Amino acid sequence: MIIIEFQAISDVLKSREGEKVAIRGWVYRKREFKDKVFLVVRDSSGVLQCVVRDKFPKIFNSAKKATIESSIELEGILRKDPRAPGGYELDVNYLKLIHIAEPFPITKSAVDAASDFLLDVRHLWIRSRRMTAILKVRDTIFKAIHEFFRKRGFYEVQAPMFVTAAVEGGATLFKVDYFNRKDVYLTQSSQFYLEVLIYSLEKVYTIAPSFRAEKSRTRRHLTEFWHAEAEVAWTGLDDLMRLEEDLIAYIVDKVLEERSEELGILNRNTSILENIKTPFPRLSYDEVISILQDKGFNIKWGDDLGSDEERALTLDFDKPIFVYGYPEACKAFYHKPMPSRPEVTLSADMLAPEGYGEVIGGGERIEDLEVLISKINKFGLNPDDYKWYVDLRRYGSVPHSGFGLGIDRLVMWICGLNHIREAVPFPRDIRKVYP
Ligand code: NSS
Repeated sequence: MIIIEFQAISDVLKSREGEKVAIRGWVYRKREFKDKVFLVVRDSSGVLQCVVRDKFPKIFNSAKKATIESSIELEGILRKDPRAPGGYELDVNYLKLIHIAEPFPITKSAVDAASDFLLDVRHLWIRSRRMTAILKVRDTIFKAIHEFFRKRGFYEVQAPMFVTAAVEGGATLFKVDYFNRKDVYLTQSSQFYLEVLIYSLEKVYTIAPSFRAEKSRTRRHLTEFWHAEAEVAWTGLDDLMRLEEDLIAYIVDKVLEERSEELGILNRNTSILENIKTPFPRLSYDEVISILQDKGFNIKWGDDLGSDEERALTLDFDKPIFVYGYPEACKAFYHKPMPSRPEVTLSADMLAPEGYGEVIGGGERIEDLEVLISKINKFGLNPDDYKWYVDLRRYGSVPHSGFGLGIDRLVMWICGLNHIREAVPFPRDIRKVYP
């Protein structure tokens, strides 16, 4: 029986030679010899090599029965061993198998072969060192977003997921069967509700899922993604971009501080991340079009940037960049026109470097009632769908701005992943709703 307290493996690795310790976790690797069994055991904090010797026949036999991913409790004496991961080995004198795992379906060859298989067994793949590292970086990113906004005096708010109108255009709306009503959808963005909330709280943010019926499978689109959105009263585009770059620099700093080991496991080149200091370059949409034309893209003023264009553009930068002043037709109806050039909007996207592209979309909102109504009509939308949103412009309307950060895309870039599906524990796309 184990009589001392279980410790996390990461704490055990800070203990001293000769100390008696107890751990519990899962068998990660196993090697059998005539007189001993090596078990590398993992828990949420790390891995520890454990050796079980035949001089204790009972536990030696148990160790032989342990399969990969079996759950196990062990107690023993910690010995220095430069060959073991972490520099220590546990010389085991007590072992209890909690559950003997069936043959684990994820073998090394399965990992090397096909990612679709790994998606089908995501419920098991989640425990891999790679996914564990990604999830820890993701955790730090969520924590850093909350910390940043709270330090800046923002209130955290919550918006509904069932809504009655599109924020970002009807093409990607998910209709829901809501007690036979015809006008209920999953939200594409909490923005309009945040715009309501600034009238009581001025500076608000939320972290919530957003839903988009994205019909194509790409490396950077999910149908359900995590969205950090902020809305600020009395604020223009310039201050908004400063807020956004401060947020991203803060998050990257936190990840470097807390998750260097995990970035190592992911083979992430951290020199780029270490270089992420504000201010970020700001390029006008007009400049970007001519840069892309020089690169040979068949693009003209008025076209939106796709992932190929954003990739080519951001490969040249070692920091995130802003692209501001998109044409009216590229952006949703609520974007405020630039007073000196009404054909462009006071909008800005932030694009992550190294080819990753858009992680943030935001800008100034139309605060004038007439301008908003005429934009709704111009975009061919039904004004009745936006009644309460328009109403905000009748009662003490103020200039305001906001943005939305795609957290999964940020995780993807910070971890250096090839596909957004890797950045989320249970990705949803046009084909995947299981597990
Ligand atoms: O469509 S956005 O550009 N902007 C909005 O939704 C605004 N209403 C946000 C706001 O101002 N409050 O989306 C914002 C970000 C975008 O830059 C991406 O990083 C991410 O949300 N995004 C996505 N991530 C993953 N998958 C999909 N399908 C997706 N769509 C947007």
